[in-house]
Amino acid sequence: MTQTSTQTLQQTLSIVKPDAVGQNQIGNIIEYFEREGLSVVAAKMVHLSPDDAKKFYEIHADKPFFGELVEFMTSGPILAMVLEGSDAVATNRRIMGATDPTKAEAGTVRADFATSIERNAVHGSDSLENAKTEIGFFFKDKEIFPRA
Ligand code: IDP
Ligand code: MG
Repeated sequence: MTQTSTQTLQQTLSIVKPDAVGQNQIGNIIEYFEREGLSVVAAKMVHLSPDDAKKFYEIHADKPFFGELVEFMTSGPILAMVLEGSDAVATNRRIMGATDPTKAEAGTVRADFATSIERNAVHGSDSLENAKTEIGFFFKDKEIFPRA
């Protein structure tokens, strides 16, 4: 991919959460990413254990919604993916929309698939540093197939 001084090729972690997997929306959601230029370069379905989910969301451990979040994220399988593309971390967050679907812009994944602030269809890394950690949580290097 051609890089300019303002756009950098990145990888980020995306998760299709149990609500959206259960609603049979995996393919529809991946289309939102692909049509904006992000590529799936790794993917696996996982059913997180409570310990896995607590570790993944440990930065939220002191939040009042932490227990329910862990319960939700372990309620069924998820699809974990590595998305690659120009400014992938920010691009993915833009495509996802705001955490609260009532505040998400029209046409975003959360506006179209989330049913509440908790059951909001997708996860996306919020920084390049966290993307690296979160990708490592799910994938070995040899399970990732960069396009670039
Ligand atoms: P993000 O997923 O948009 O980055 P975070 O603030 O990192 O949002 O929260 C992580 C996840 O925790 C959210 O995606 C959502 O599933 C859940 N969550 C966030 N805020 C609330 C809340 O106020 N009530 C219930 N669940 C919440
Ligand atoms: Mg977050």
